Amino acid sequence: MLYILDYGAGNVASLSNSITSLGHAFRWIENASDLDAATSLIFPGVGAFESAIQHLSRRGLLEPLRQYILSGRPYFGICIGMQVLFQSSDEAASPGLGVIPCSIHRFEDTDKAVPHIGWNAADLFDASDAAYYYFVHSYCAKYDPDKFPQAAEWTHATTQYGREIFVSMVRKGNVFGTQFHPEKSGRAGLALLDGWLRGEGTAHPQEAAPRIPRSVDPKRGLTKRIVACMDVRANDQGDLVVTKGDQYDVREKADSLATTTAGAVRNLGKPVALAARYYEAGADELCLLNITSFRHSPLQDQPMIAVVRAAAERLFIPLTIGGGIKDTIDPDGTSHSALEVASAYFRAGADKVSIGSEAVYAVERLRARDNVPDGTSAIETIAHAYGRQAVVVSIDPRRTYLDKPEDAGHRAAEVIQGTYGKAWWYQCTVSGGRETRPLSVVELARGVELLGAGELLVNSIDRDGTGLGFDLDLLKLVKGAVRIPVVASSGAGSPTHFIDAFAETNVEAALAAGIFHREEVGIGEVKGALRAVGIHVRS
Ligand code: 1PR
Repeated sequence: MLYILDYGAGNVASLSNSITSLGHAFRWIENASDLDAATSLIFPGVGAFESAIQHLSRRGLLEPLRQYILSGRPYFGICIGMQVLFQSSDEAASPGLGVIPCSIHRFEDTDKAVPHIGWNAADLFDASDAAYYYFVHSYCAKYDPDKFPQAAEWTHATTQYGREIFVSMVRKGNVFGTQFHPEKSGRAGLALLDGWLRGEGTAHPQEAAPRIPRSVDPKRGLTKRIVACMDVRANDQGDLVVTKGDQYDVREKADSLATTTAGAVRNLGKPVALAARYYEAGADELCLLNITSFRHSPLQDQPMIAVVRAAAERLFIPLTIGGGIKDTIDPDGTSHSALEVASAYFRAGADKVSIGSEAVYAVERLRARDNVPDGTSAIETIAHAYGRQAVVVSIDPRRTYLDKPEDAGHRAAEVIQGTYGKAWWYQCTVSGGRETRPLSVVELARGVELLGAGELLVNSIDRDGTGLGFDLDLLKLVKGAVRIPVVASSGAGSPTHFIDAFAETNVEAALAAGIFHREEVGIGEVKGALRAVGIHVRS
């Protein structure tokens, strides 16, 4: 009987959905005796090494798990489930299971953004071509046979990120592990999972194949991600629809062709059907933003949770959910912490949550405390429980024009001098752009990085829905201010705009909504254009 060990952090729904979709049955590990009954085991770890080990200890599972592995029965560890096989991690005071006699270290962030988020190739030593899988982690087993010869013996595949090569798959005897998430890696991931479930992953000979250390190749490594975004809200009939506005105004204009719909919420389709279309079209990631959730409690908003659940049942790529991730009080007075709200989305199948307005307030409070974090913000509590890679901050800046550049005062370094004599800085907004706050985009970006955000989604109210291209000045400013990955958003109108964003600002991902919803440009077309100019994307 196949068992899954869930330690309560992150999205295990996607793994259980993938296994079910492949036609296999499984049970959850409830207690140590289930480990005796298990004939094969998957441990999908998400989040942090320390919390995984602590959780196993608290439930009395640590030693039974080690015994399970030593018994020779098949074990498949995913992400942290692979890392806990190692002796220790820079991330944690507690030791790991010690099955693999070396350590996990943090990526260097001097040459690249950390966490390592996105699709990258896993090179098998015995295969000519590599498959692409979805990674999300800040720590790894470095592949350096001279320094860590014991890890080399376990290494089944390696992956390059920046100047570093790390172990992305381990395999020896009954033990198999992937640093990436097969359940989030589309067809390639499902095929790998299926192979293991059919017993292929257990048949590897004990002796390892000869390992040839590879040198760093500048053309390899992390691919640039194309993200399809769906802004979701209830229309006037109460149905959840994907909508898309111009500069955040999502209602049909009075001069629209169908004058009967003037003033109605623009309806571009059903969220799950559109999401499925983008999955088939090769999107690297999907984003669902509940754009009016600041008005009410998202936990009461069961349709949105149902949308996430339905999407996660059919789509095996990363899913980010945003809107209303904050402490809330239901109309009946019941309060929910931001962590509870995020947990509900993770349980439904989200991989990351995106925090908008609440991030602005958190940085305002942080600055009032002289930039000393106190652990109470939504960013901190969610990052602590689920890992920083699960926390995206969605920034909604607007240009604030200046009569004279000197008026910017202490923000002089953030002022952009436009070509027609205009100068501006980027000011943050909350509640879907309805309210402007006295915080600049750079202050917000640095503040949320300090609080523990793992990625920034940089929108632009000025460019949203215009098709004029991404705001490259804005992206350069934000990219230069932080070390975490940045997703460009707002304004994409053609494949060239994606080329500009990647070539000129070095962002890690680019997101679009309108052009994809209206089928003006396809995801394949964007990727083809990027590939044609030598920008590395997943096929
Ligand atoms: O503040 O935590 O509740 O989060 C609310 C979330 O909803 C934020 O991420 C905010 O960006 C988003 N949001 C709120 N109101 C709107 C609106 O449009 N009225 N959508 C809105 C913002 C930005 C992107 C959009 C890109 C690409 N939309 O989602 O898809 O701009 O568009 P394009 O390619 O068509 O130009 P909270």
